[in-house]
Amino acid sequence: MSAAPSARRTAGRVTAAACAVVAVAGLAACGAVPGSVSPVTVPTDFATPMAVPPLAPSRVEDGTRVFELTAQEGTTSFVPGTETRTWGFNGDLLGPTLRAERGERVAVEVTNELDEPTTVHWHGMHLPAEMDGGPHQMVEPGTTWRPKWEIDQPGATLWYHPHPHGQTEEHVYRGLAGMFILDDAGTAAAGLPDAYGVDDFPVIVQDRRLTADGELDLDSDGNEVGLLGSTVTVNGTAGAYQEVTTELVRLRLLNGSTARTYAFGFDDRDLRLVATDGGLLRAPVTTDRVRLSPGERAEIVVAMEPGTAARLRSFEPDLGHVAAPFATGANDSFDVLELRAAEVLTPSEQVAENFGGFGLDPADAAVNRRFDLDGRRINGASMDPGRIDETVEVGTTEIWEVRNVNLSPHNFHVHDVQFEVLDVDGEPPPPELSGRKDTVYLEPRRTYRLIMRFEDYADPRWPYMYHCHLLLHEDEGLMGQFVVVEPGQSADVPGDAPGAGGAGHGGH
Ligand SMILES: [Cu+2]
Repeated sequence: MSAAPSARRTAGRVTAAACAVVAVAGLAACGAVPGSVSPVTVPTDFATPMAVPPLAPSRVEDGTRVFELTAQEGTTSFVPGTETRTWGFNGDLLGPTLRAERGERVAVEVTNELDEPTTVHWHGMHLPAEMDGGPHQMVEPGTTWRPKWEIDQPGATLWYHPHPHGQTEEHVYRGLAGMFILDDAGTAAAGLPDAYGVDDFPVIVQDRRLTADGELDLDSDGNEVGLLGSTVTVNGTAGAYQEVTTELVRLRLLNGSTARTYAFGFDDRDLRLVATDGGLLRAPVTTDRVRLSPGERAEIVVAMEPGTAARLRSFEPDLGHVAAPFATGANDSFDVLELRAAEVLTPSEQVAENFGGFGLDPADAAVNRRFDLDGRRINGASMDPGRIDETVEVGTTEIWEVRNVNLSPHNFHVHDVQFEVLDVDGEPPPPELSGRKDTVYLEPRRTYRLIMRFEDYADPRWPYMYHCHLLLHEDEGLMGQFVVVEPGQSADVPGDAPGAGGAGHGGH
């Protein structure tokens, strides 16, 4: 595995930091520096079975499906012979997969057994802001928080992770994350492999770096994008393989990394992209690469041949016109997961040719907003939990024009809703951006027009977030807040701020 950083590599990191400053200033002076300050090392043979997070047990109480998640400390062996202190939900690392159907009422009892406050945010979920698990719903040590809501959106691969202001990067990096799968009639009719852990697998990809004594390295060395780790794991396993017994296998890819962007694919075969963040595409798309920035998901279907192996790989990701590719992971490529097909494979159902239509009409958009991401500020302001940046009226369709004005990577995540990408610099989006999304990578200096509809859950006191999902950036302020209100209503003091909830703060 990785050795201690060489002097040359350390020097490279200093250069990276210097170039990152240049990148923020918008100068392209470092593009000629070759190589990478963030190479990934993988085992030569992928000999460890992939861990598959268990499906979370639940109980039904008064018509509500209730899950339990406990944030706790533990240890994980990322490298044979080394125990690393990590955090997990109901275990040492990551958490169980929650699963529910559209129309179900759900509740989650979130207990914090850590020594510090955290939160649990339901990434991609449409739900009331008070249940969202953002920075305003802190769970103090030794307490339990019990959000509840109704599943009211298409089947999709969502996830959950902490969102405490200023600490999200650390809490996710230590291991707090898990998948939340939603099912509906559309996903059931799509002809996709759907036996969890048999032909339908969660693939949570994360990178980490270990110190000489085997603990998690939390130092991003001043790199502009944040920490890029040298050990890449799937569901917590480095160099993992998975036995496959069916002709088709469905991988639910989640980039659960704090900063690294991947470009997944295979050397020897194409894949079928069937779903992105918010659910199924209109139809499967055959492609050779799927780029995922932090927080994004993609469901892919891979065809296997009996008795052969295939390696899921991350190729050098196209990050657009970044000033310092060598310092942003753009020059890194490595194997991620080996699929090993049995000598005899069970036939798979045929994947549907069409999954059904959807789409918001720009002619219905009543409001345009613009968001310029620059350094650690959106539209000139860095995150202030006591300030509401945008007020949205319920029942409106809006277009948000989002632009990364830097020459370094950012992406953009919106809570509450799934959006569609209307265009990128006026051009129709590529197939992988043609579905419902909640997070989109922002290539430098390009304008992404996103359309979204705010259907319900008006509440002037509890805000939703929008932010960069490179978690260091988010922690350092690249985030804003919006409330959804009834027409004519104005934003109130955030629900947990001094002065909230008293006389005059009506609506509850
Ligand atoms: Cu960013």
